[in-house]
Amino acid sequence: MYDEVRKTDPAIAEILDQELDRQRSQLEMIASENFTSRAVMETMGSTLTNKYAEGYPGKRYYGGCVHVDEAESLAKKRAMALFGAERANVQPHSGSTANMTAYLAFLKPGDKILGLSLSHGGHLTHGHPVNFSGLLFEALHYEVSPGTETIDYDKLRDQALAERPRMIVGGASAYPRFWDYEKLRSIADEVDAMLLFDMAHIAGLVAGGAHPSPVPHCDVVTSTTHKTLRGPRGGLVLSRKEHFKAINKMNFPGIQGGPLMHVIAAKAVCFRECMQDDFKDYAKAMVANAAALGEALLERGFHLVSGGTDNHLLLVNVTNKGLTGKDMEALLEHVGITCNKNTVPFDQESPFVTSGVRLGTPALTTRGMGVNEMARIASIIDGAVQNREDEEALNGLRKQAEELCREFPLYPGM
Ligand code: DSN
Repeated sequence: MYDEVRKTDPAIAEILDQELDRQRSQLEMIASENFTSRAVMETMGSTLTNKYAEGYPGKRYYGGCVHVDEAESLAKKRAMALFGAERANVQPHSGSTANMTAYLAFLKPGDKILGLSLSHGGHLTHGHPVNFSGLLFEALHYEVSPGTETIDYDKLRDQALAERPRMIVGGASAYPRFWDYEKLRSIADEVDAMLLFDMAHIAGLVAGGAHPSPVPHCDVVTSTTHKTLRGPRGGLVLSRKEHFKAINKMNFPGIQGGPLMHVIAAKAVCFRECMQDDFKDYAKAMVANAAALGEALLERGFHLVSGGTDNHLLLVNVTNKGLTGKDMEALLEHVGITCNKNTVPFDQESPFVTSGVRLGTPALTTRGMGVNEMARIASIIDGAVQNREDEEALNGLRKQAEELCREFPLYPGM
């Protein structure tokens, strides 16, 4: 592996080796990360990276696009079939540019958008003041209710009626529950707003039939392709037929230049993988694993935001354990579990400290782990919290995590 890099750039080859080793030897629980197939990686490392192809299939600004045209057409066709969407644009470089494309296709600077607050599980690009979405638009936010820690749709409706946003944005990066798409749609219709849903986190669950789809209810659905969908790092916009011209025009030439054809071809590979029966099993297993981990953590007195999960992630408020999210992230890293600190609803700590951690099952499920392994991981997590001052006990827990990794080898032939 990496033979050419090793010859020409040993420093980078060493970093590649070390990163492979890190991914193999730690329990990866960052809810937005996954391990792509070798086929996706091979396509990413192909000659398609050499090609300029500004424009769209059949309408390019460069010659020599015959083969990349085929790749992009396949990616679009597969994305539409996979999600039952009328149209797809597979060019966004990321989830962020997918959202920028969708906003700017329909909104003018200064227009109102209404999205879930970042500290209640939303995303930076849903109107946070430091992000382009908050800088360009008048961004308003809805929240979860303090009691249930689930989205307060009544309040959302009141806000929408009072503020009349041009667009309502659904979707999240740290929300463990189902969304009520019908309710979002009816609120959007009531105030004559467009409805955009950013399904980046749950796209793989939707593709595999383990989670309801936002596509039939929304004007536009955006996504990344590398989280639960398990493809290359990139973005995607799905839309109704009447919106796709505006979306295409805004993505190119509005926002992006040359599309990343190697990534687009890898998206096609990913979409095909997602159409197979074993991906349905994978999607179900991500959810079953998150539920099992949640149950085991609840039994050990952990506070799960909203009381549990319907998807691939858990948001754990660790205040009752006498820890901050920052402490917990470091503690888990010490015992071989990678996760991220995360704000929880109504957090009293800063976003750099936080009161919680987000735990996800996509990557471990790809390794083949199941509910029995989730029970072992819950016990490692609890053990780390109980023994946080005891270095010997923590070393023992790290060995348990390493043993689990050995039992479920990652990229064995690499
Ligand atoms: N940074 C991603 C996540 O971790 O959820 C969202 O873009």
